[in-house]
Amino acid sequence: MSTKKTDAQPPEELTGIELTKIPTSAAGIKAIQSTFKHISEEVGLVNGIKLLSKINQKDGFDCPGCAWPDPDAKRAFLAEYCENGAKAIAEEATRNRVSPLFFASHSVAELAKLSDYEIGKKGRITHPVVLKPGSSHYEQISWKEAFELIGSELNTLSSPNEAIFYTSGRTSNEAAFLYQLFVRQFGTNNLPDCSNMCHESSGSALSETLGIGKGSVTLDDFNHADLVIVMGQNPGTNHPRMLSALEDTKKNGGKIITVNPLPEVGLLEFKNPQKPLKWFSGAKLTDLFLQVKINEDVSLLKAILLLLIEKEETNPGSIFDLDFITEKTQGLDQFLADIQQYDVDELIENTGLEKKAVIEAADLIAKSNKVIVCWAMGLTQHKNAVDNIREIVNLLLLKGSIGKKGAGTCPVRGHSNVQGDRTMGIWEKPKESFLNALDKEFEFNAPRDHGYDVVHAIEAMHAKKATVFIAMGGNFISATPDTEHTAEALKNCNLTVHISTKLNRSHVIHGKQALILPCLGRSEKDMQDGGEQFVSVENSMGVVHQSHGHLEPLSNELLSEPAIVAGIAEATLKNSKVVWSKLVTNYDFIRDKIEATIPGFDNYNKRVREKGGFYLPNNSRKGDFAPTHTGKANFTINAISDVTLDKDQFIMMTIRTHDQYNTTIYGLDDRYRGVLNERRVIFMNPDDMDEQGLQKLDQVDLVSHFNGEERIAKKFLVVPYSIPRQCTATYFPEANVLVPLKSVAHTSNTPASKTVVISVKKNDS
Ligand SMILES: Nc1nc2c(c(=O)[nH]1)N[C@H]1C(S)=C(S)[C@@H](COP(=O)(O)OP(=O)(O)OC[C@H]3O[C@@H](n4cnc5c(=O)[nH]c(N)nc54)[C@H](O)[C@@H]3O)O[C@H]1N2
Ligand SMILES: Nc1nc2c(c(=O)[nH]1)N[C@H]1C(S)=C(S)[C@@H](COP(=O)(O)OP(=O)(O)OC[C@H]3O[C@@H](n4cnc5c(=O)[nH]c(N)nc54)[C@H](O)[C@@H]3O)O[C@H]1N2
Ligand SMILES: [Mo]
Repeated sequence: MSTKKTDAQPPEELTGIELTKIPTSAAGIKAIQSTFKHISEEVGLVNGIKLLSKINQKDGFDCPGCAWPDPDAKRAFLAEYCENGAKAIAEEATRNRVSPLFFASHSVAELAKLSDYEIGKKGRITHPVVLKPGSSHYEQISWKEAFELIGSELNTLSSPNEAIFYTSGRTSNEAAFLYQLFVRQFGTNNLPDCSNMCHESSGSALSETLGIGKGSVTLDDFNHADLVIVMGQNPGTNHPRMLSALEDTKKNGGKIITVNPLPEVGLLEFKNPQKPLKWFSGAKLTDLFLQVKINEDVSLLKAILLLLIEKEETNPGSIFDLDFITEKTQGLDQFLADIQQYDVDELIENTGLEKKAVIEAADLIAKSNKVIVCWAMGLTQHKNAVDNIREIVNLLLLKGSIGKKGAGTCPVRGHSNVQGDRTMGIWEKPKESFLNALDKEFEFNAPRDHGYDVVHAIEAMHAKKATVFIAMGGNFISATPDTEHTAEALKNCNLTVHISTKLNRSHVIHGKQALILPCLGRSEKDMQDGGEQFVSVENSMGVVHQSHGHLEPLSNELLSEPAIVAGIAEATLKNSKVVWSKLVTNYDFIRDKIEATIPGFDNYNKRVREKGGFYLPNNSRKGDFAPTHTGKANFTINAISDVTLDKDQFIMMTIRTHDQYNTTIYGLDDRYRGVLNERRVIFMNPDDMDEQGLQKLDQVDLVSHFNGEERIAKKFLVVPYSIPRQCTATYFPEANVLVPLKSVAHTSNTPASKTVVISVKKNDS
């Protein structure tokens, strides 16, 4: 295992930390100030305000920030956006440009020395550019030549499976559908996506237990819930508009339990920026905060389940929904037999919580008939991530809390169209029924062998079994684990291609040849031969709706994502019966093809034009579990964490600051955690610091331990924080180098980037 640092990692430079008081509530005036600061710096104030007024309005564009849904009926007068949505827009609408001249004056080697923050701030890419073999600089290339280069490289491969086609979750339904169609006509299912690193564990667990990989609730359910449990999620930063839904739950008398190793500010208290008059009151959101140890959620859920079972036994039918269980589920007996082997006190000890708090949680759940459980990356990025989610399903099934108003599963998605991309067929393991539909509609034979997911794609490139890498969006090198290993994999490729809006590190960690193909962003007008086009996206709750750009494109050279896919397809495929260029003249033609092949899109072109869009079918929302392998909702048997720590070892989770969008770094602050102007920090429990002989802001090196291998990340500053013993937190992507590629969740194969075993060594240099 190499421990050498290359330019695949951000530089080991400190930027001048300042620690401030942790705010007591999220949003409010500070959020408004921050919104206007980012907007005026990147876009200018006047254009910025015009832009903000269009986000998430019914005639506007979908906020690229997150996948949280918009209200079905009324949209806020002030505008349906949040501070971090505004930052996402500011990043895209920035005045900064990366032109061919910029590339002529900056070598790739020079750009690779910059931090992800500095690279991103260079701005939007204006022209297609190529890095020729052996060359030090990108230079301009025509679209035609770029497409031909891709076509000729793809056609020299000895098998289509030697190419990899990655997707990030901002891609629209129309672009995603065309892209997967092209890839399958080319002959492979190598369609890894960001979802493999994100909610794949949710999809795996929910499909097995409930027969659909998506959540069951709608936004309105939050108005009717008796109890919402928010696990492993930081909505104050990552889904701020969700706080309004939680506020509605409270207003209607519901309770909220939060399960998190950190007391995340937004969840504890919230000042709704849509209601300025109420800023000074501030809603207290969380009723019960369970500060669980990292990766001990299964222990916690099992302890709660045992306490509930005990109550149910003394008074049958008082806690569980026996009719629901009898009629709709399967596997209860095995589940009960397994859970009885555990001891409540031992389980509670694993969690690091006081027994009193766990009893209080069980009491709240016992009293509630309608329970929603929400979760995000704090549950999905562990070795036993799939167990986390299946155990949640066990709890909801016992309570009969799926398929009724005010209750259900709520995996809160990340990227604004990550759910839609999957619906469109961006998946390395497509279903037979989907492939059959493609075969029939497009008169070809789609490949049946499953393709590579993200982890397998990296392994294949590392082993030179795959030599062409194409990315529809995203920032592969900075988003994936095991940075140095992944960089070697990418450098092994003959060609790396990125369809991107902004410059990022993946453009400078490249194959022998590289292309950057710049595309339109969400906020820009999309003109095709058939006139101005809109695209459509699916939010976290399965609503498909339009997104319509309003800004003039920043350069005449940009193409839309669908047009780029069509260009590549025409330059590559010899026998396709699809008339690619015709499909992109008017996206209605693409939507007709989607309607013809994917269930739930009847009258797509008509319904997508209706205000607010339409809901896709969802069996679990209706309490119908027929699509599972047993035809019923399945109870499952799940394992508690088997991570063991030696003395002086810690578990590290890699999380987001308040000033980043995944690998796009908006700024260097993490305001809600009281850390300003620095990203190379490690949050530690003060007692652990004492034991290690560490003081506040000491410089340390982090070493991760996996199967006898060590990986190292140097120069981090220790920040004392409210976090359970032996738990630590760092930011991604700086800490990705420590995440071993082979450390993954079972079943979903998601990198376990929230359970990294590390030791912390004082850096005396
Ligand atoms: N502004 C902004 N918005 C975003 C993003 C962004 O980067 N910036 N990213 C988007 C994307 S792609 C995604 S997937 C989502 C991510 O949204 P989140 O999942 O909220 O993001 P993370 O920062 O990874 O936070 C994980 C949370 O889980 C907690 N946690 C970690 N380990 C555990 C555990 O073992 N148990 C429990 N109970 N909790 C744990 C952490 O303390 C943290 O609060 O946000 C989306 N929205
Ligand atoms: N250690 C660690 N690693 C993680 C995570 C973690 O919590 N910890 N989280 C994981 C998660 S949840 C996710 S989703 C992945 C994210 O992985 P990715 O989706 O690959 O990464 P992003 O940072 O979202 O991608 C940003 C880039 O997308 C491009 N882009 C932006 N908008 C558009 C557009 O409209 N079209 C096109 N074509 N390109 C666009 C820009 O060039 C920008 O630089 O990272 C994962 N990695
Ligand atoms: Mo994500």
